Amino acid sequence: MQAELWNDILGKFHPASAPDYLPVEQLRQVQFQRLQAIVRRSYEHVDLFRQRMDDRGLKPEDIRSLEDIHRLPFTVKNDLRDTYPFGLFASPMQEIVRLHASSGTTGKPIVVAYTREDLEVWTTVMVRTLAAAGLHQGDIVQNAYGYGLFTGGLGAHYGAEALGATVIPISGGNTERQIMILKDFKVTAICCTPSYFIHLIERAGELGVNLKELPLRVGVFGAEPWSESMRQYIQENSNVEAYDIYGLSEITGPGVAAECRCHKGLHIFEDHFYPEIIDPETGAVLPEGCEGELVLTTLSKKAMPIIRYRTRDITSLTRQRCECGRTLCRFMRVGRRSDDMFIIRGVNVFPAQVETALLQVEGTLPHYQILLTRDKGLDEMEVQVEVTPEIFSDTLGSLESLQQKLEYSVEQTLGLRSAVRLVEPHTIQRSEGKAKRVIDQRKL
Ligand code: DLL
Repeated sequence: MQAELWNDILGKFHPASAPDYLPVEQLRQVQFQRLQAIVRRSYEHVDLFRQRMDDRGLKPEDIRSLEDIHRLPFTVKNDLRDTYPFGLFASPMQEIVRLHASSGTTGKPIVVAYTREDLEVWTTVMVRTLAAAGLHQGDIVQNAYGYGLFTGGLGAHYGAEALGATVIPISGGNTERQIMILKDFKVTAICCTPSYFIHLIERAGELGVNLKELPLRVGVFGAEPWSESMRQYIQENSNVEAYDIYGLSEITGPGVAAECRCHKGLHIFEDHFYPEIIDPETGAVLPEGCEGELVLTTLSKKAMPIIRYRTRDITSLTRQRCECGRTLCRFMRVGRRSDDMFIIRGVNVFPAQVETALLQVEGTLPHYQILLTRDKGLDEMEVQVEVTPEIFSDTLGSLESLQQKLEYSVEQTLGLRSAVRLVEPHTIQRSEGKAKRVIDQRKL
């Protein structure tokens, strides 16, 4: 049998992927039962949720059909910040076996928790993600998502291991070593952000390594927006089939949705995550096919169930059957957000965090702009900030020391290195409405 066909059959029939093909009525039944249970659990264990339900005069028993989900209150990122660190947990700490964290809108991160059962579900949805990308036992997977508080590394790691593949837990960075291992270990699949893979392609070229000659055949790319033209570039320059995978810490991490071999949108693992699309301005639920903000409800999370989470990611849903045979609905690739968060080298950044970092240092004015560029696939960030007239007319030495202090402060706050450029007062364009803080010149 042809290797490709074999891969596909193995992928398609991986036992963990069975729910991908559930008859729709059965899927709705599973969703409804899980929704009722999760609403009850949240009501009983999460103060914020109970208060919001009580304010609306709603009780868990009012959820009598799947459509009743529309009556439930939304959850937003600030709710996680306001209840920092553990206020939304629905399980006692004795049952929580893992914590992860991601950037919040200010200096404090948002914290997410998992029980052992939650980790099992997360692993299963990652197995389904990787199987949909045609991975199977015998694959050698280089996992270049960051390990640590970021969910990418451990999420992909446990999924690949449970699939039966061989995992190389290399984490992010150290590009030359990544290329050496890709080559020497005969790696067949890589997991990382798409922009980092483009950087790998370019660096490999400089080092005289032709990725097209390696056994590498699949890329599992996500954690940031990317485009069809990036996919084309990757496929043409590496012969790697590029799959888009989506997820967010608040919901579980990677493993919320993933492309299949048809590459026509991302299948949502609907038996665990219930999707809706809303108008980001009014909150009204939009019909299938309309573009709007993706809202997700965790249907099986124990430690931290999240009801109607406003992801801020803009996309549209389709329930049309996919040629791959999965009955799961799909959303189109996420290209933008409805808030000002941007993602650089896989790290989520809010302009407000940069502002906080700048204002912690004396001598700057609250006029700044963030310039994002991409050099050889690698994201660069420069913060331009106006300094006070006194500082500006001071000696070169004091300007330099101010610049260093600012770079340090930004790095401490974001966990990310950024260049800081000091500019004269009144050089940054003033806006009559919302200040334009971010100039994104990266070509997606
Ligand atoms: O980025 C989880 C993840 C890790 C997904 C590895 C895929 C692969 P957070 O750090 O919480 O979690 O960031 C979540 O990243 O709301 C989107 O704005 C963006 N994002 C994630 N995947 C994609 C994607 C992880 N495939 C935020 N396309 C989300 C576009 C994505 N944006």
